[in-house]
Amino acid sequence: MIWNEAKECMSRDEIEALQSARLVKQVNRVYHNVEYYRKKMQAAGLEPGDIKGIEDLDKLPYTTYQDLRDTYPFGLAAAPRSELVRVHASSGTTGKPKIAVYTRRDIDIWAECVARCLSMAGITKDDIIQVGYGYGLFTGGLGAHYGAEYLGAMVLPMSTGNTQKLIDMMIDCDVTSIACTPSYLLHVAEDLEKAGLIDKIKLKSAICGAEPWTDEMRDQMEARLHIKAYDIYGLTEMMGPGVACDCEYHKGLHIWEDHFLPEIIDPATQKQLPKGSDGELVITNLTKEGMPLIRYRTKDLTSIEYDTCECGRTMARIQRFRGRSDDMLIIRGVNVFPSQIETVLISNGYPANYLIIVDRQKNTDSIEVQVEMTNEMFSDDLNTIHAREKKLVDALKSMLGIRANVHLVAPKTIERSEGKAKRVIDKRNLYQN
Ligand code: DLL
Repeated sequence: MIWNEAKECMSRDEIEALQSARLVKQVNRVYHNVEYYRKKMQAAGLEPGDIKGIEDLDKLPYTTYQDLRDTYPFGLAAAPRSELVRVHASSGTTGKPKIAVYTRRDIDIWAECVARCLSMAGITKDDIIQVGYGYGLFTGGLGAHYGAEYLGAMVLPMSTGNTQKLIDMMIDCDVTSIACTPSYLLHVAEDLEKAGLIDKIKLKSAICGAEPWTDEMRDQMEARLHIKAYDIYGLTEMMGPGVACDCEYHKGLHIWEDHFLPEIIDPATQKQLPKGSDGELVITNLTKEGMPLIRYRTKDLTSIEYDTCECGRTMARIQRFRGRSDDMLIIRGVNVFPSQIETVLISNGYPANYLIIVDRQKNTDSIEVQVEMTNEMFSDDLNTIHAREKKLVDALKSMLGIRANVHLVAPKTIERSEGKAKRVIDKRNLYQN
């Protein structure tokens, strides 16, 4: 279903003309309103007038996560404080989160983008949708919520953490759609099967994202729950969920090019690559006012197709993600950087000899951190070791927001590597190559 044909099916010429006009406006906005961007552009020898359209995009410097850290929390805000109405955040590499701020108009545009995604999944104002993404600083809950309301659907703001209640209300309220992480939906499917309740649900569709997932996972959830499942992509820095979503043909995720200008770069040379190439996705916010980012390096590896989709939409399609160009892990929908774990270990007096093992069993991610004790702290008293492990579990929970199991091991038992240390073993194989 095409919800807003005028916007979703513009000709390529119309899209590019709109992007050019919006890019020029956005560059002027950040140059005049954000000192950090002004200095960055000046250092690159650029004046706003040098950017005349999208053909000049590659003259502009990139924005990276480091820029967000340098300006934390509000140094990249491009609107006065009195116009900012919302803050969201996601994990950064060490303690400080990545922050995004929004004006009222940003919130409206975000809701519209999510509404377009939901309508791609066939959702209308007659649907009843459960939002099972976390509400709070994470963009998933409120992002999906506002989008569903914008569309006129009825929303049950479930958030995360109570599967039994989610299932009860799914049945009692005749819920027809659900928005949550794909791994969580498979977990819900399992509980429904165990309780013999599959026949009692009225679910037709699911909008899953916030973490990578495979076609096999889609096949499984569609077969087990008798639904159609759609993939939704987004990131806090750009907006939140709803940057892109796939249609019923599943030939990639349509990115809303009237608001986001995507490009693909080679992460090693940092050069823009020709259309169709594989590389790192870089996105420019074309309409965001609160904290618009110019050429933001997402670290997500993919390619983009520009031909018109079988569904009729002309908006470009981001292909399956092949991985990330950094070491970020997504565990139960939460972004985790190994460096955050290392920070906790070191600040608790442990050496940087550790191994992170990520696994998925029964659709639930688990993370175990094996940590070497120093000779001084080594003890064979189990009570002492358990007390130490518990302290680390608590410290990691407060840094990461999720529980990681900790296993203290004797000194010199974690294999040393001669080259780059291998700190992470991810047994899940979530990216398709
Ligand atoms: O995960 C926003 C979101 C919420 C998207 C709900 C979809 C649904 P962050 O926490 O900032 O934002 O994490 C962003 O998650 O750069 C990708 O690496 C990954 N990611 C998000 N959606 C997908 C997806 C939200 N559909 C980071 N497929 C991104 C693969 C995804 N990876």
